[in-house]
Amino acid sequence: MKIIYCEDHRLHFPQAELSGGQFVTPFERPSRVEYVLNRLKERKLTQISAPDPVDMKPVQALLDPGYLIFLETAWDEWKAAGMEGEIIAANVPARGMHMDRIPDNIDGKVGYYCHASETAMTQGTWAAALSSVASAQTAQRLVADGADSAFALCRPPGHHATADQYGGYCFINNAAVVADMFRASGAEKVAILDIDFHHGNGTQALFYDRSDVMFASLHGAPQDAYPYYLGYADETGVGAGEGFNLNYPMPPGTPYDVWREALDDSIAKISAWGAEALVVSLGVDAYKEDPISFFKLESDDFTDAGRRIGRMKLPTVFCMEGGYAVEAVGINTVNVLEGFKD
Ligand code: SP5
Ligand code: ZN
Repeated sequence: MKIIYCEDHRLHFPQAELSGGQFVTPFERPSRVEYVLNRLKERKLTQISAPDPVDMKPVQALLDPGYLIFLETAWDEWKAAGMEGEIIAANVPARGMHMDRIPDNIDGKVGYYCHASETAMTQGTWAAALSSVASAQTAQRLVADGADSAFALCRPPGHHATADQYGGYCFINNAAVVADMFRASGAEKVAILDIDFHHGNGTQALFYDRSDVMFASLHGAPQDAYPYYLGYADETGVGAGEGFNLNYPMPPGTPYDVWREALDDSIAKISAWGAEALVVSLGVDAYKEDPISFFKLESDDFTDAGRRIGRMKLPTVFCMEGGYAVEAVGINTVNVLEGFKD
């Protein structure tokens, strides 16, 4: 399997994540990628290449133009306004306030374009986010040109980012851009399977009214897990998109046999629909030791999950999402890829 990776991810490394009322070293940190790279090398998966330059057209086609300008200019505006620290959203439009008037003040703009204040932005965030989506795009082109599969080792991750909001460590929704590119390169039906522990709220929102991209997400139930305000089972799509959004929320302590039933159900629905291409939002935070999650998957379970995904026999792009038990992130990620290839 070809692997696409760009070291520019390092440009995004905030000092701080707001967690439990304290600033801590972010869970989503550059070393996560090193663990994956080391494990790939250990397993002799060495077909690793750098991405082609980012193609902004598919990104602009999917996302809000004002949001993209915001991401590009936020750091300079923040500094110009005399802010001393990293960009953290302190004020957000809440119930009863205007949801559609964008302030001029950068502090107000940050809140408008952010849905989760745990996520800081820094000087290099925009460049890193572009390198991340560039890796996803290069993986997509490889598969569209005939490869069975490709793995984009994306960082920062993407699945929480919507058309106009960042949060959950995500800025540009890599998997969504890939799905839309599969449509443009000729696939009529594209499925996105999101196995990250957290609900892929951004991906759901981007395709909620569309019948050409099916979205399925296995995740911690919103009553108990970030992103808290989306991800219920009764969110099934709207308009033409009705029936094309599949949520599998699961409670704290969920073991693999329960999780696997949800996986099998989502796979059966994607296959029965007749998807022609598959995008996997590959988070490995469903692991039992993950520091911010509450499922109970073992490392071998990721191999089994990969095998089940592989049995769909679809052209597949994997986009790296979350996973924070850093030593195990490498093993679990590569287990999915090896299971897929068995
Ligand atoms: C891509 C991805 O996996 N994003 C996850 C974002 C999670 N944001 C909320 C984190 C809450 C962390 N709470 C820490 C409690 C530690 N005991
Ligand atoms: Zn996650």
